[in-house]
Formats: sequence, C-alpha cells, structure tokens
Amino acid sequence: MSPTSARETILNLFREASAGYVSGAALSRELGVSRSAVWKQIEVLREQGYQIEAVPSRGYRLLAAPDSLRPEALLAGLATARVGTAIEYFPVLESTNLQAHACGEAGAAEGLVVIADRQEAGKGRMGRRWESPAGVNLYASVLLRPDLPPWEAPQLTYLSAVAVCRAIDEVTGLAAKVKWPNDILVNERKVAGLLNEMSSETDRVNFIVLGIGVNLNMAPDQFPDDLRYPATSLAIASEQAISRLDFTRSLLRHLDALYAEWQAEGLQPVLAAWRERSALTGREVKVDCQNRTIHGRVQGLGDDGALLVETADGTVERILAGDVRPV
Ligand code: BT5
Repeated sequence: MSPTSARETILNLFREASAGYVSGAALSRELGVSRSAVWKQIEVLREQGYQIEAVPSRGYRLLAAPDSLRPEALLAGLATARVGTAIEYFPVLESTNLQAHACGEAGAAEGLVVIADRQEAGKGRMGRRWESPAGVNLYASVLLRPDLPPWEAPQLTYLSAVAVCRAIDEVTGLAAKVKWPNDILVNERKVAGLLNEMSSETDRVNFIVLGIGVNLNMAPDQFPDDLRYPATSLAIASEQAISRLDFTRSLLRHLDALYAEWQAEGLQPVLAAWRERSALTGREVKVDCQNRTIHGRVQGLGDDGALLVETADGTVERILAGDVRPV
C-alpha cells in the first residue's frame, strides 16, 4: 500500500468512527503495517494540518481536518466509478489543463483529476486568463477518453456545466444557472468557468480535458478590475465559508454519475438538465461570433447543443461558438 493510500485508509476509518477513537491495533490491521508505521503516517497527516489526538489506551481521534484538496482527503469514501479514480494534487501549477493534457499524452487512464491550489497561468477561452489565487477556490481538470468523433466533444461541456450546478445546489442551496456555452452563474454573476480541450485524430478523440474553475471563497478584492462579465464567489453569494473538500467531492460524484448517464443514454438527458437551468432562454442577447455580432432572443438549445437565437426578421440562427451577453 502506498503512503498516500495508507493515509486515505486512515482518514476513511476516522470518517467511519465519526468523532470516536480508532485503535492503533485496528489501524495497523487495516493497513497491514506495524504500529510504528501507522504512527509515521499519523505524523505526516499532522504535518498536513490534521489535528489528531493520541490516547495510549484508546487510540487515535481526529479533532479537526484542514480544508485540503489532497488525494487522501478527497478519495476517502468518495466511491466514484470513473471520475477521480486517480487524483493528482499540486500546490502550484501553471494550469491544471496543461498538466492533465501532458498526462493524457503520456497515456494516463481516464478519470484522472488534476487539482492545483493555485495557478500561475490559469487559462480561460481564446487565450484569456483565469484568475487563480491560492487557498480559496477550486481549479480542476478531468481527463476522459470517450469513444467520440472530435466534432461531438463539445457535448461534454454541457455535462460539466450541469455537474457544477448540481454541486452548487447540493453544497450551498443556491440556484445555479448556465450561461451558454461555458459559464455558471449565481445571482446573474459568473461563479465558475469551464474550458474543455481535446487531443484528437481526424475522426476520433484521443482524450478530453474538462477544465473547471469554481470561485468558492474568493473575496471581493481578489477579483480583477477588468472582468468581462460580473463575477462572484459562492462564499460571497451564500454569506458562508465553503468547504473546498465538500464541494470538490460533490462535484466529482455528480460528474461521475452524469458521465455514466451520458455514456448509457447519450446527450439528451444532459441537455434536458441543462435547459432547465438556462439563464438566458427567452431573453434578448447580443452574441459576438468570430466575424459578426448577432442581436436576438434566445429560443433555447438545439438537440446538438447549438444556441438558437431568433433575430428581428424571424430567422433562427444556430450558434456553435461565441460570447453571449444579455442586453
Ligand atoms: C472561462 O473562460 O470561463 C474558462 C475558465 C476555466 C478555468 C479553469 S481552472 C481549471 C482549468 N485549468 C485552466 O487553466 N483553466 C481551467 P472565459 O469565458 O474566456 O472567461 C475568462 C474571463 O473571465 C477573463 O477574461 C476575465 O474577464 C474573467 N475572469 C477571470 N478570472 C475569473 C474568475 N476567477 N472568476 C470570474 N471571472 C473571471
């Protein structure tokens, strides 16, 4: 058993014991190692910020856990089938998408999740920047290897959008909405952004990286001044601190369930869930496409995921890529 999975098992046993004691003998039996080897891993957990009490006749007891996104904390009791089967955590990365892409090139299995506490060059779409301060938010990239032609890869953006909304609902009770194609809004402000990238052959996807950035505890003074769209964090919107660990575990579970549903039943259930949360349906918008700007009213989402916008002369435009804002 690797030291990381040993610590995952220890945290799992603490979780099962609620606030009770777990004996040193039980730990050494579960881990299949000596009691001094158990103690060594307890010391590592303490260095990571876990407060663990040791009482000679009773064993160990977890008093407080840090809001850590390390694999051992995330994986304990996670029980997902595919998303999060492996987790890599870094205190700092240029971009989790770049790291996950490199892992994909190197042959990593599907389900790998790359997480960073901070990004030095967090990527938005079209070369834009994603503000990624340390200690407050979630920056994650999930590696998937669906059997798919490249032109169908954008389907997975809808899947990650719905998963983020469900995690927001579950953890905060706030009603999260989706703004086509890749923004998640709370109270009309952007709280999360998605950046999905892929590696492909002409007719087959090698792998897809689902990049997910969620503003969890970001404070008002941590946002850049020149935002393209009004932004917020879940802590600002809900007026309470958000556990990064709870949020991330919830997100990985929803992603896992949606990915399984998508593979079994195709895109339509995901699109139905997306449509229910559409922030802009029925509203007047301006859409900036690469070479033109369209004004009109959002009708909804086509079955292929295109945004349908009805212009003043009654034409319905099918938009596959662009930036939308309400007017
Ligand atoms: C996005 O781009 O919304 C996609 C963001 C994806 C970020 C994740 S983090 C994990 C993974 N690894 C990466 O390197 N990236 C992904 P876009 O729609 O282009 O929005 C970018 C614009 O949003 C910027 O130009 C800013 O105006 C604004 N912005 C920057 N940081 C923000 C933040 N933290 N919250 C809200 N808005 C932000």
